[in-house]
Amino acid sequence: MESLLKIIVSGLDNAGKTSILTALDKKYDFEKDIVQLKPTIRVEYHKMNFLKNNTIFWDMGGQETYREIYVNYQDVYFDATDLLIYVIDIQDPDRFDNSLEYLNAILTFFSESEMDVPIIITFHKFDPDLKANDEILMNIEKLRNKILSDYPNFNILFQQSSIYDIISIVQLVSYGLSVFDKKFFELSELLEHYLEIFKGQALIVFDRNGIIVSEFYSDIEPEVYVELLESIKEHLFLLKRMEEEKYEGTFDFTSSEGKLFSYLLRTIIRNDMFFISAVLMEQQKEKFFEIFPEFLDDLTKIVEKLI
Ligand SMILES: Nc1nc2c(ncn2[C@@H]2O[C@H](COP(=O)(O)OP(=O)(O)OP(=O)(O)O)[C@@H](O)[C@H]2O)c(=O)[nH]1
Ligand SMILES: [Mg+2]
Repeated sequence: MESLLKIIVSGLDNAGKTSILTALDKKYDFEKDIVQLKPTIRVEYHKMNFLKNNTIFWDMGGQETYREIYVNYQDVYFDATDLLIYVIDIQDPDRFDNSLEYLNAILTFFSESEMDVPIIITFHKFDPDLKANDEILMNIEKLRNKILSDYPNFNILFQQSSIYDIISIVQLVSYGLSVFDKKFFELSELLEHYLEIFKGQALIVFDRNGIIVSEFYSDIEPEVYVELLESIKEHLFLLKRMEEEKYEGTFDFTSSEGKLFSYLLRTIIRNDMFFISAVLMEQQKEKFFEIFPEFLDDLTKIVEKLI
């Protein structure tokens, strides 16, 4: 059954909402678009397909005047929300209280309307150079604990994101979308099973837009991790190009250090385009190609149920 999902992207002005949606759409080469972004006037709509769902992202301009309008006309804006993505600028502690107040207005509306909306809260602008910043990490922890204790009845997932880490943006939206169907769980078990067989580092299924349908990673050493992220980033870039240019076939390459082998396949399942991305140690290549056809068969069977 096809459905239309309404995803609200909310948060204060300057939090980075439009930047997130722009980065998600383009995957690469989006920096110049983001520099030129102006504050969003009221609401902008971004359409995107995900499996059998048409999704509409409501990018809600966060300036105070608009926030007042949304809160005064809550029914118009927040009714029938399927998912809320709430963006908090983690680099702006002076406005945390203000942001929590706005979040409270939205969640109070959901409670009063007895709407059971899944919520993703992202601590955004968590740029790569801040990953070890104690003050930022402490603030994330404080906000998280406060929100969890204030809203025990909501289903809230926390994330960190930065436009300088494109994978974090893709994951942010992917987790949100996968709450809608339990078959996603079956899929991730399948990935886990095959990843174990060829002792790979990562196995990811993307849809045509580069949204993660399912993913599984093995426990890896920190030095391989950086290389792994580079490979996945490269895959996101390549799949966008393959999608735009209707390029058929596969890509594979070995990392510059010669340790990791990385493989990207474009495949069509029932008229829908998917990308399978695998990253493994170079020496596991043979095993990987031996079991790949079987994996693709099993995968196709599950994905067919999702589309
Ligand atoms: N350092 C850093 N800056 C970011 C990030 N994401 C967005 N920005 C910057 O934050 C500013 C505001 O971004 P927008 O996406 O326009 O913010 P918005 O939430 O859409 O704002 P409104 O439309 O007014 O509600 C821009 O200058 C972006 O370049 C990030 O991950 N890290
Ligand atoms: Mg905006």
